[in-house]
Amino acid sequence: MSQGFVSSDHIRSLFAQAMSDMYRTEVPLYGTLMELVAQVNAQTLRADPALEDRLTRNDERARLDQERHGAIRVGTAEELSMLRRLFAVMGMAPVGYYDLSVAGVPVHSTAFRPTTAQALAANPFRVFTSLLRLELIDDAALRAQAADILARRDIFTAGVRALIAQYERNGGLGEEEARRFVAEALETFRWHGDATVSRATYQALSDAHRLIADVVCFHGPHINHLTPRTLDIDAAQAQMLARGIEAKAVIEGPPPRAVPILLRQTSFKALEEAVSFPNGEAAEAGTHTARFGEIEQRGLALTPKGRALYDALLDQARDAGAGSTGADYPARLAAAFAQFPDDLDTLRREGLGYFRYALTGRGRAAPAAERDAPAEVLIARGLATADPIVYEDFLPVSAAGIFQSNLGGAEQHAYAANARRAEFEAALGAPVADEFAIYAALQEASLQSLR
Ligand code: OOG
Ligand code: NI
Repeated sequence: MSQGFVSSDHIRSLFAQAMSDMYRTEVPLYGTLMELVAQVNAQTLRADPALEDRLTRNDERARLDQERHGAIRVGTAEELSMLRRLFAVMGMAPVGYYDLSVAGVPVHSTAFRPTTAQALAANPFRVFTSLLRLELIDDAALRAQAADILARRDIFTAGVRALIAQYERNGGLGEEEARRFVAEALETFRWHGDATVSRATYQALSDAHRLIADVVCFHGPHINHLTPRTLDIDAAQAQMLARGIEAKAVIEGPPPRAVPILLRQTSFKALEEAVSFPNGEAAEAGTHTARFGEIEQRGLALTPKGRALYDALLDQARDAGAGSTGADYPARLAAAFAQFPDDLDTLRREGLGYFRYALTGRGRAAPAAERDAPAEVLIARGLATADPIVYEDFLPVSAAGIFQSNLGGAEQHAYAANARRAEFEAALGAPVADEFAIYAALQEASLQSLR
């Protein structure tokens, strides 16, 4: 490493802040959501000092106020692989594969995010990134037209391409270059109200699927939401409704619990925004809905065993009715999840979740020989603590629900289930990391530190 390079964490923090500032200007309701979440979080922490202690102990307190995720959708392999290189500059790697075609959304996705404990503590900014699956458009002529339109656009500035190449060549960027990189990268995520195609083409693609029009017809993959993290999503949802924000009816994910697991999410409906379509010399006015707001609550990361139980219980709740619709869904969900242990000790002893182990003050003072006992013994003797490792990823069924609610909720025509992970990775130009392996390594490192 040569001197004068700034850290990837620093570049990611600059970028996350720049994105937030840009989105707040583009979608003012996002600013309202940020305020609301900040209030709910402050209240929750005041009411629960033990939670505040735990977050502080696990380096989660400082990151909370700047924590958020965003989402974009791209159209080609070249766009996706260039994004991978762009995010790498900020220490963000592709983690996980999500097939959303099962839920009637013609995309597959990954999440770019930091993966080490230290980088996550510095700033856990993540971007859920979807690649359009043109092969799912039935009409061959329309499919070819969409591919042709996509082939003609470049969603990256010349400046960002040069800085990415420089980063890859030298292994880092200096402060001034990092700032230029952030400004140039931001251009890819900016909203462009001027469509690149005629209204008729937009309409034809939109009729095939509204998401296809969103990906294909604009200059770039506008960021479509930024999501702050709340410590109490039920309170935040109530606040959204109280403020007259049109929130999604159902909170996606697990039901409310004493020990939050995985991820709960809710969103407000996409805005109808003015756009213009080229029409010869002139421009024709129209509207497009794509951008929305979302909030999330994150909880314990589950092991494969815990995740299998989660998936089974979610299926059970959804099968008992028509998916997540119906006024009785929250009750069905709560009933199904009665079978999921809801205290930290049981979750840990049954191997359902990942935990971060640490010595207490007494544990640190204890002689080495005494510390050489199994973690459960150390915990029982008050020499160690085990805190939940927070889930940093996404959930395919929830993501599909978020997509659907912002596509007018009407498009339910499911494509045949056909995960194409290998094709996705070929487009990406790299394998996606296994989320379980990342959590397991974090847990293992904490166990080692007890010794
Ligand atoms: C992404 C929807 C999924 C989440 O938080 O699960 C998502 C999109 O609409 O592009 O953001
Ligand atoms: Ni989201």
